[in-house]
Amino acid sequence: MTQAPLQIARDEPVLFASDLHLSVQGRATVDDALEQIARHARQAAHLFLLGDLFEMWVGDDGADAMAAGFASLLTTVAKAGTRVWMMRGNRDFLLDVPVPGFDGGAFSQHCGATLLTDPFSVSLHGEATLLAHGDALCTDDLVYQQWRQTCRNPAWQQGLLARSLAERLVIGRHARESSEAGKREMAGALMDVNQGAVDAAMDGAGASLLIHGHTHRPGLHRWQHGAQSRTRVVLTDWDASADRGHLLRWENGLPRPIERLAR
Ligand SMILES: [Mn+2]
Repeated sequence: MTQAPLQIARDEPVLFASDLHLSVQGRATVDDALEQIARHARQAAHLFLLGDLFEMWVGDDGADAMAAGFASLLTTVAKAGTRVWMMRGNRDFLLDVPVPGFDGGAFSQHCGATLLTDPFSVSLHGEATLLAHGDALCTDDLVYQQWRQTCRNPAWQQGLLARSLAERLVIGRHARESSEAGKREMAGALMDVNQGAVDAAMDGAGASLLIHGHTHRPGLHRWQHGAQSRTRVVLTDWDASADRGHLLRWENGLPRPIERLAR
């Protein structure tokens, strides 16, 4: 890990979200996410966005007006004193990856945010905690893991980013359609995390708490691993049309989901 360990004191409330899947097609979800962040971020010392912020990200040069609006809100939040952190997901694995010939700067900088490695260790209110998007833990899905290795390969990424933005948008849309088709056909269990992979990741980080998204199976799981009691918190995905999506607040060492306002 290249980043210094982050210590978050017990009196510092934290907000988590992942899998917002922001897109121009899902305007209601964008509005909902912006509203919740605007309303709650001020009371939080940290805001963690754990991947799949965007439905599709074909390079930082492809940031559209919707992405710019999101960045502008996060900048306001950061300027008001909340530290903003973001992680790449499987949809936005090209976030902050330098695009040849583009000098517009990394997207996280436009958000006043810091990009995290996946996974990332923090001390959260005194508990050794591992933050992750979650896709790397779904090790039963061998086809996906192979794709993950490919698309995280720097040489492969540079090859893709050397193509024009228009070309990458076409490729991205095509990939998205085939991935949606694949998901429908796949057995449900393959889409969840593998318990062995979870325990191995937590062993490696010395963590007793894991917070991730990706699986779209929000919940809180507790189990015993040897002498250690462990917790895994899964963040919800966001879809305003299905009334889904909320920030998770961590306060005094405990999770407290923030209810969505009825619309
Ligand atoms: Mn994901």
